Amino acid sequence: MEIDFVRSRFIKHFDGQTGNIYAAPGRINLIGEHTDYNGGFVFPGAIDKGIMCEIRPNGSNTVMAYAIDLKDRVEFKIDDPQGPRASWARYIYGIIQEMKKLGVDVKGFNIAFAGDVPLGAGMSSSAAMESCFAYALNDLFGDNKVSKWDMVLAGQATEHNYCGVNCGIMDQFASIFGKEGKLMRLDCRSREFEYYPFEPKGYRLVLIDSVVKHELASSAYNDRRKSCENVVETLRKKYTDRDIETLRDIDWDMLNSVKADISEEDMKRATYVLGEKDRVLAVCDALNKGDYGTVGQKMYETHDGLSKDYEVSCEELDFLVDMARKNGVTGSRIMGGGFGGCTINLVKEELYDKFINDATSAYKEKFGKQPKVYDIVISDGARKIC
Ligand code: GAF
Repeated sequence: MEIDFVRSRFIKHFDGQTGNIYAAPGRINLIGEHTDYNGGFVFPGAIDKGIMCEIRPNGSNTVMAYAIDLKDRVEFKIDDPQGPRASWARYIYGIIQEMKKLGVDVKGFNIAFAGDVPLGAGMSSSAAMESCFAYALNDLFGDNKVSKWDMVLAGQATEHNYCGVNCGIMDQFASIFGKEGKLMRLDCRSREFEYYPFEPKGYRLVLIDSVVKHELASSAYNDRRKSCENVVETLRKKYTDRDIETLRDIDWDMLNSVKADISEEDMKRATYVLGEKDRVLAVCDALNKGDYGTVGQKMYETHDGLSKDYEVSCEELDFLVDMARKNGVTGSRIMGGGFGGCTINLVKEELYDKFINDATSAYKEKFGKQPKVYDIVISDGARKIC
């Protein structure tokens, strides 16, 4: 994204002065979907698409915010108990409140921001916004005293408390901790993580965006999380001597032992989560050996689980994964929360052009929409630009 673009709009929409510029990225996730809020493992990386903001304290207690891409302007008092209604401004308001809880003395400011993470494509434009704003407020008003992990949690709390999405920590983690050329294997319970160099020789990682966006994605996401919690609740009652915090703490025997006590739907959700827990570990092992065949096979298995048991896929995404299978692509699956968005594909260099041509033209013919293709560049996390 162009710094000059954001700067020119900031100057035009405010008082002609410049401020500081910050950026934070969206993310991909190789494997480990819907495992973060179940205390499991995820395998994300930051990408070269994100959010950039220019911001300058204005000496008042009012925030004047301009969303460049939407050409929308909002003004609100920092201590307004309700905050703004515009969904994009909720992220700014939420981050202010959460950073204040962490001791940052946020004062009024002018802010303009723009982004190149496609919205609703499963690359987490919302976490990019939260991380960008948290990073900026920490720098401008907090002497950078808030730790990276606390900024991750402030982003997550913003989703929970101001945007109605009970998400896990994967997206904000990737956006804050991302490193060029590295994926990260994160244990969402202990928060321990390691950087994994990801340069699969002879392969490319590519996203195909179905351009499908589902209106009710947030409530359906929250329903999935609730199902997992229902199962944990039932298991806790049965295994009173065990410490069961999330689905991470149970095994297949335990799950099967409560099959009669939980709904069929909740059983399917938990079946997916337990399978995914095993798959992430298998992928780590395979990556260590350079065995991309196994990595790809696990990606397909994840897709099947997300489609049939977790039920977060849709006809369009299943079609794109089928096209990958037909073209001999090594691995393919829906990426992110689901209900629309992208597939992530691990494809051999020599198959790349034919796969992209076949998949996009067949998709257009069947659904009458042009899918978008994004080659992935694994990049750095949130940062100050100038
Ligand atoms: C969304 C959420 F924000 C993440 O926390 C994660 O649960 C993901 O869906 C699914 O893996 O991106």
